[in-house]
Amino acid sequence: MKDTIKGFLDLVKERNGHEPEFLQAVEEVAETVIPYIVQHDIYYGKNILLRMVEPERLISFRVCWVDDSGEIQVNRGYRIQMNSAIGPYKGGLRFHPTVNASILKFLAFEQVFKNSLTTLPMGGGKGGSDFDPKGKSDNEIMRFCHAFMSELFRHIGPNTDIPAGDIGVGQREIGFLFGMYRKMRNEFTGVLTGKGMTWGGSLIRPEATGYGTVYFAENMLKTKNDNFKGKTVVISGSGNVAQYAAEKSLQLGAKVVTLSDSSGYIFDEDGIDEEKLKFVMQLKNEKRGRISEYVKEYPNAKFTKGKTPWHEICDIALPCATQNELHEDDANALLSNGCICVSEGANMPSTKEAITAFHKAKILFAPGKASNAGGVATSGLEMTQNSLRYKWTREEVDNKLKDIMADIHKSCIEYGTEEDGYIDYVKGANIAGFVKVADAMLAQGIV
Ligand code: NDP
Ligand code: 2IT
Repeated sequence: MKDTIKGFLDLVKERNGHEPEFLQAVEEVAETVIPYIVQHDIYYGKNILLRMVEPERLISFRVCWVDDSGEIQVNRGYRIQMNSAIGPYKGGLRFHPTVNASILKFLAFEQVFKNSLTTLPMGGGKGGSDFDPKGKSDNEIMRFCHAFMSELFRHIGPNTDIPAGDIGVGQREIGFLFGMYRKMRNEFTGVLTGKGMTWGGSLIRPEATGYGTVYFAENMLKTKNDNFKGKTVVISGSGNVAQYAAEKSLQLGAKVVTLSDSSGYIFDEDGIDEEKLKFVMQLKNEKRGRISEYVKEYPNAKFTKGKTPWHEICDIALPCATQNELHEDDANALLSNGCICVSEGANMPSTKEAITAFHKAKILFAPGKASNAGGVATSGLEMTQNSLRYKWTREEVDNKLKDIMADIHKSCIEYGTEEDGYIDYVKGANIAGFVKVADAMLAQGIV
């Protein structure tokens, strides 16, 4: 089996050797899915995984815009249309200086499995730009978004490819992107999700990824007759996913002690309560400030520059910032401090070595493609409401989100339960996600 997996990975490496994040994502899937393929004749010998690692289409384009000082800026835009066997391409847009083809291909590849797990008919895609929104004025953000959409519009559509937000793309950016799409197409359609509430957005979509990550952790804890009440929670990031993971943890009776950004993390021994979280939301979403400013407002808290929060004592860890932000030594620190549950809000935040440490210790560990799927699932619910030209209540959407997270958890149990009863959520999510897409690909022939 090892040779079969190695043979496959060597081939993928030969073609994509300069894309480390993409190779990392493929390796994790190959190690769990290839043994399953070998045991199941219907999938064996059909090069299904080889077809799945090749994007159906990779679009790269120039984005020119003028900054506030009159300088012409040139950025690179991308859309990766990875797999549309079970539905139109669906996935976020990331604006961050680190964006390149490797990062977007890993995200698009993960998205295929994640979207399959949601139970909704959505294929996988991802896009974005190396544009850095930090320090840009609202007008610069608008001009960039308009320039970006003036090319992207010809490649997307409500039945073709439906982008949404990700790092650096929130409701403000979705607004500017939607405005230009509507103008260029002369159509008001559900072509983007994460829209504002007065122009087609779904209630609960802003909260969905963070809430879903916590709902998934709740499902995991339930297998041990446990819950969030009285637990200490460590969270990384302070953006969309982190904020709502914190909010839901508080609502379930936990104490949240950390948040972070790329400059460092804050630790608040007294707990980040609802009032303090409101301050963080204003600081990050309206003032676009840095998390270090928290300690000026709450001097009991401490800011540690350049570090991540994983060495603080906790019961539950929710990595909600970015890929490869939790390493082997961090995993070991979490384990020796008594952490019992890790639910990934970000995409691929734990390195391969960190995941191995969690599995060895047999704690509850959920990979992002299962635990953060609530965001895209609620995007799917936004698409449904747009098609129906209808709007569900907050409660209706939240209940559907809870049901979807419970269904994903069930799928992980079905495909990931080991002989000793330990649930390998990585294996479960990869195989469950694979089966649905593979069945659709087989039914549709070699295309
Ligand atoms: P935001 O842009 O709202 O927030 C990102 C947060 O992560 C910020 O606090 C940011 O800090 C921090 N961050 C970004 N890059 C780094 C880095 N290199 N090192 C340390 N911290 C970093 O993005 P989201 O909250 O939407 O996304 C967070 C994660 O969740 C990403 O992995 C994303 O792919 C994933 N995700 C998002 C979904 C969504 O619906 N939005 C759905 C599913 C997954 P700083 O301000 O310093 O950059
Ligand atoms: O990684 C993700 O799942 C997202 N950024 C959300 C994608 C979406 O289409 O809502």
